[in-house]
Amino acid sequence: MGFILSKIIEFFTKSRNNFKIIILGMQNAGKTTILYRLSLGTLVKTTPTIGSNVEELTYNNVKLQAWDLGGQESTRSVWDVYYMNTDAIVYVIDSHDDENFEESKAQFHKLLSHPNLKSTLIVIFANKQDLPGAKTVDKLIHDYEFDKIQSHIWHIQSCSALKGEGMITGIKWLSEQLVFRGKNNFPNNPYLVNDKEMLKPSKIHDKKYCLSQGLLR
Ligand code: G3D
Repeated sequence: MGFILSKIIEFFTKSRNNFKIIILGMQNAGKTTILYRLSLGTLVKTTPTIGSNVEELTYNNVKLQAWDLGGQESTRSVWDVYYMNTDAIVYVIDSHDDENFEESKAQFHKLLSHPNLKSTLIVIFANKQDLPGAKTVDKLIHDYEFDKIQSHIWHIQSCSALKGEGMITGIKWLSEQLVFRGKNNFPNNPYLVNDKEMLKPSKIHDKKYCLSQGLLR
């Protein structure tokens, strides 16, 4: 009896270290390059993703099962098949691409209202910062209206998958936040966090870029 009870207690108090993330964004934004940069630590030659690529990323003992979903219009229509049990979204933006900006913005905001993504954390990768004329993080926050998001905790990270810069910092923020939630038994729901100290911005990101309803003051 004592053994069973201790197992039940262990089950409920053990912090999670296994999470599901989905990598979304327009075609050509750099999703697959980022996935393989993070999993293999190297640059790979990509081809357009038909369906999905999945890799397990490990960061500081945190395992992230990362799904890279194709960004073509036909593939986007089936993204929601993958949404169930998602802990975090990595949304990749081609910071240099003006042509697809409106579509990318609309797609991003659509994600926020999906019932299966209500409680996910969001990391936005402002990719292709190596290209001259790439929009800065501040410009993207303004243009995408990230600063108006009230429903999700988010973080924006400038990066260049080509140069291998910035992604680890974004993943570090994500894994810290995921473990923090898991440890405190508040699986997946920012609204259940009742201690506003709990999700304070860490040293590695700026308060300005991380908002959540009533949590970061
Ligand atoms: P996707 O998975 O979002 O569709 P990919 O995008 O990862 O396949 O990348 C699309 C193209 O963008 C690839 O070029 C890739 O090398 C390039 N790319 C990815 N990240 C960066 C970056 O940070 N900077 C620059 N300059 N290019 C990047 P090709 O030429 O193979 O189509």
